[in-house]
Amino acid sequence: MGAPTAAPVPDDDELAALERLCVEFAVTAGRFIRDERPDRLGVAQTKSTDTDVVTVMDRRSEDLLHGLILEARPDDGILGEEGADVTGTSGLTWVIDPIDGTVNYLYDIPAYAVSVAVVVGDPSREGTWKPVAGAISDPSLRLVHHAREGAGAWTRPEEVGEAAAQRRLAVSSEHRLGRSLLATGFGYASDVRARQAEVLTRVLPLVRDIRRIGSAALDLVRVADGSVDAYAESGINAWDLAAGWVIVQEAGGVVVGRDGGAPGKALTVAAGPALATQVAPLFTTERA
Ligand code: LIP
Repeated sequence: MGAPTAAPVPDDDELAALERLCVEFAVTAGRFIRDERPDRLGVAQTKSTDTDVVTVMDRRSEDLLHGLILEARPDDGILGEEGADVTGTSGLTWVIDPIDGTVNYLYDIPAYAVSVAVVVGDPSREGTWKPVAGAISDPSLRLVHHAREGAGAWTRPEEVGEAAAQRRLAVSSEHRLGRSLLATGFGYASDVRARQAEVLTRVLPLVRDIRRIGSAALDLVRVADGSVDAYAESGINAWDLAAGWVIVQEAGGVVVGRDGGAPGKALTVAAGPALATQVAPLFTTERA
């Protein structure tokens, strides 16, 4: 499984350097959104619907990441949730979500993340790209999760000095659907939510239970560390998915879309291989 790629994957030395930069940038932006969060944080703008909100910190975090990437990697491309769209010449693109779980952040619920990944191929065209390195910072827990292709997935405290406290991630070995704890999420448009609720009505009796954490990046980290058995959602974007995809894959899981294809807006499922093939068909609807 996995997407055909355009540019060659860099060698492991370059991948290791890219992974370190992903960690550094995700932690820097994570600290910024945690420590500089205004007490009276409001909605600066709405996007696809009235409930699809942007705060001033989403923009400031993306500007911070944009500047850090351009300075360190001027030839790479950038694709960001809040509009960053730089075409590079290196064949590599940084895919960034400055605050994943923005609604949680707005309500000061400690479940939001910064997601930073490097991909080969074109992240604006589903099925033509894949991540090769990535990091997700969880500022509330002061943790950072990261991976690069072929080198495993890891979690460690955000404090550099504590790097030794690094822990290797592995997806859960649960293969029975009825015993599986499943994370999922819902879109911002009410008609989409109505369809997702129909799917959930069908799925809920078939699994152990559902968790709605509110951040695809944190859901994917939980699949990678086995604290949920699977994640499935329709409607997420490349920036919600990119870093978590390589982290799950390097933790021994699979990340797929409809009919075993590449993950994307129609469907993203992440789990151990045995469970993924059982979960994906449940979330595949004609109208998705
Ligand atoms: C969020 C995703 C989440 C989804 C939300 C939203 P955002 O991203 O991480 O999985 O259920 O609807 O899309 O908007 O906070 O970056």
